[in-house]
Amino acid sequence: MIHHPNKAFNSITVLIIIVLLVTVAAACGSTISMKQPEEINMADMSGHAGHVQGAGAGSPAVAASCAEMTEAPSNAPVKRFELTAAVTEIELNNGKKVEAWTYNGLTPGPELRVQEGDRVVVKLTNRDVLRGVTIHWHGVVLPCSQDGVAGVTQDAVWPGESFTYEFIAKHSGTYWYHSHQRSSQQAQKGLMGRLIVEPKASAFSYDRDYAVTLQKLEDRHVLTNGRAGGLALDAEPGETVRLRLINAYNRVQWMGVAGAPFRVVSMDGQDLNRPGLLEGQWVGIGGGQRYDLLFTMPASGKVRIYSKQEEKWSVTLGEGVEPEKLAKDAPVFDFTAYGKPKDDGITPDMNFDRTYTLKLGPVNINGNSGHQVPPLIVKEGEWIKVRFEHLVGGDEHPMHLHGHLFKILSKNDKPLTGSPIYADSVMLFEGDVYEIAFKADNPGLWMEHCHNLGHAFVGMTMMVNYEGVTTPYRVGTKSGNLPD
Ligand SMILES: [Cu+2]
Repeated sequence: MIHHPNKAFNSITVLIIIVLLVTVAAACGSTISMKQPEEINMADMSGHAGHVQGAGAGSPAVAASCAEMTEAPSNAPVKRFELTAAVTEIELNNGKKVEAWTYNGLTPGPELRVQEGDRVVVKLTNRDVLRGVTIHWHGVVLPCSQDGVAGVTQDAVWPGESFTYEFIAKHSGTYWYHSHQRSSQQAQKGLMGRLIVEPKASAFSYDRDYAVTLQKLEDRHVLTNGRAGGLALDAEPGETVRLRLINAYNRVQWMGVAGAPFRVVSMDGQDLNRPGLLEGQWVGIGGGQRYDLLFTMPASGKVRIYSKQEEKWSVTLGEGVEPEKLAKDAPVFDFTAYGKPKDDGITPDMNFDRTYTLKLGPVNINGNSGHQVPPLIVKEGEWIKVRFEHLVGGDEHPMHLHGHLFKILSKNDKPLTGSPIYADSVMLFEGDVYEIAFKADNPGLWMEHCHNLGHAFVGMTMMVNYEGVTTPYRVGTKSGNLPD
């Protein structure tokens, strides 16, 4: 991590700003979220003072409603699940009792495992979460109506109601799901879980496949797959383990692997090309991001994976001698020069139909907040480049795009030299500039926001809207749809 002399000051300043904003929001009545208007149409952003960025290239597409964009019928194998959201008193393994908001009485909710190509059908029922719930399938490329964003792709599901999601799991990988109604509050209260899409044919071979959620329930209880004090998993010497790490917390976690060399084989669920062996490096996983690690169990029998900042986020595999921990100042993993290149024709200097620059403030985008940020307008078939700049100071921002995978083109204007990196998020620390590219091939209305959900709550969120796409749903205090 780069240390800036003014970093501590900036972090404190940002914290104070957030605390003030949240306090003001709370004082304004707890049913009213920060800066949320009475009613807003996220498709045309009517009711806000901004204007759309970019001139419309050519005539607008034929109007189509997000609500009608569903998965086409197919012969894909169907995997069905039912998830019931409820207010639940849970008892942690350390004896502490917590009022959590759960799916099926659990937090994280049940791990959903499907195969690449499956048709996933999930019936969500809200038993008694008064302010409504949804499920957003974080990182999954799916039709607009299934994205689970309250007020954009559906209405929040109120107590006693149900909503059934249906989508094809096109891309294998490590994903997660969480409520996108009042997401900053609801994910932290427990409304989230893992979604693992197993590959038809894996690029890597392994004997064990584990997925692990790093969570801070109610911002207090440090839990690893719901367990306080860390998680212990079985693995025998000589076995190869794929460990899928999901950071469901808002802040970056620097994860160390003690006891074995390892590879980062996947980021945000997307496999890397020929990743090399690493040892003694901290791997920074931003809020909402997923990293899959692959390692072979040593003869000494034990591997420990743990967070530098919060060692209670810990996974041990196997039994044996406790491995030596990483030095706190060990180098950090750099994905910009890791693995081998593979030509996919997507380069920083290719021809883009539209290029946008998003300057990230401490908790805003281009100086605006939430619905005041003009949406990025795209048209189906176009290639889009987005340049993120995090130059004014503050916490790291894991910027997440719904409905698409993008390619990370460059960091600080230097093109990546290793494996292509496809992702649904890119994390920027103070001083960072990244360029990403995506093809506008999934018509809809898609959020683009910081996955530090505290930042999203105070306005670090915006839309990527396809020309001509409409929605019957509304965000605001009138509908009660407040996605954050
Ligand atoms: Cu942020």
